[in-house]
Amino acid sequence: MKVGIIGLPQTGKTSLYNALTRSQVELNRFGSTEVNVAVIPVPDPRFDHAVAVCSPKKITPAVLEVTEGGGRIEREERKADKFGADFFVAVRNVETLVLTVRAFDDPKIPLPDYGINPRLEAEKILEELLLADLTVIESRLERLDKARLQKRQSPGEAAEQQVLEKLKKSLENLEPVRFVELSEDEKRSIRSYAFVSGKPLIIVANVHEDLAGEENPAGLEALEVYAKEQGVPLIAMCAKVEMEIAQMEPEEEREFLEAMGIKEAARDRLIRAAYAALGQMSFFTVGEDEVRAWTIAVGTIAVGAAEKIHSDLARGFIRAEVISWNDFYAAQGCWDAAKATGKMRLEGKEYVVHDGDILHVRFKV
Ligand SMILES: Nc1nc2c(ncn2[C@@H]2O[C@H](COP(=O)(O)OP(=O)(O)OP(=O)(O)O)[C@@H](O)[C@H]2O)c(=O)[nH]1
Ligand SMILES: [Mg+2]
Repeated sequence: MKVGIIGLPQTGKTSLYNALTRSQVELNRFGSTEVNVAVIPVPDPRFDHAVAVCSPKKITPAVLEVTEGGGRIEREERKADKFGADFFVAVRNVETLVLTVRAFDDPKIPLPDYGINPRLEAEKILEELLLADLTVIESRLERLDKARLQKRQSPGEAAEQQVLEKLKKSLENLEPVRFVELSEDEKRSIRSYAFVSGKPLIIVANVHEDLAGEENPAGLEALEVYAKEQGVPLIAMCAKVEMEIAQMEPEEEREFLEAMGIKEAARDRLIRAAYAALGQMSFFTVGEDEVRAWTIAVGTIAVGAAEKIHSDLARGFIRAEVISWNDFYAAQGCWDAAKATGKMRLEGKEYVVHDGDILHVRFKV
């Protein structure tokens, strides 16, 4: 899974990147076009439990790729905030966008001309994303229509034109591609565009350090309403504090979180939100050789999960041996111990995998 951090200059993008990835990229490098990429293990207590009870030779957690930088949104006086072409190149390659908006006051960090207005900031950027898609669609439609009039349009292009017309209509009403219901075929016909307003999005409101431990920090009411309207999860955090937390040893981190009144590091909250926004979940394979977490889409069936492990497992699929997470946990042991409690089920190809299922695929090729 790939997430990309975007936002106006000086909103805390690099701080958040450091918090998520435990990196130490230098802050305040105005005008830097360097791209930061890191692959991080996804924290999951279930995975940790499986490792503890199986003591495997090898452990393979799920991973998340985080990028930041590479494309900038410039702040321009009185004009709409300007997105460079490089911005869209950077953004088209990620699956989920994390938008940082400034909600912290700090006299040392210059403010945009509208001051601190996280709702307005989010609104402007989301609107720009949407308009960028509209521009792409309009120019493509122009060409498709020419082909249609000259009667040299293929059936594929005719179908594509229909979908694009549909998207155009909703974008003109300021409804992002995300909002448009499309069939699987329709989705396929426009996949290559990687529309930016069609990507799942999470908004991060970067609040002042004094509010780091608050569950509902003041000043975000308007943004909250907007995020709800947009169907977008909103996470409040203090990127500066989270970055410090990310540099701590686990023991120190626990004590610090407690002292600050922070229930859970924002890193973990954000990663969970990214999974949910993308409709992803995990299943596990466990044993003495390896404990591994696999990321699949919610609703994936057993044969799809098998495919994820290896194409041979899908091709020669016989049955999936399944132990539900709760049963596995209750057994307090690895696969054999859990199986001995009689909780293992045999499921067919069409079984819809549940979050946390432990799978063992029987196959023959
Ligand atoms: N007080 C306060 N300062 C913060 C917070 N988050 C970031 N900053 C400061 O704001 C400045 C910019 O933070 P960065 O993380 O570099 O922001 P950025 O969005 O990457 O900035 P550019 O790359 O220049 O666009 C730094 O001096 C940070 O220390 C915060 O939550 N509170
Ligand atoms: Mg930066």
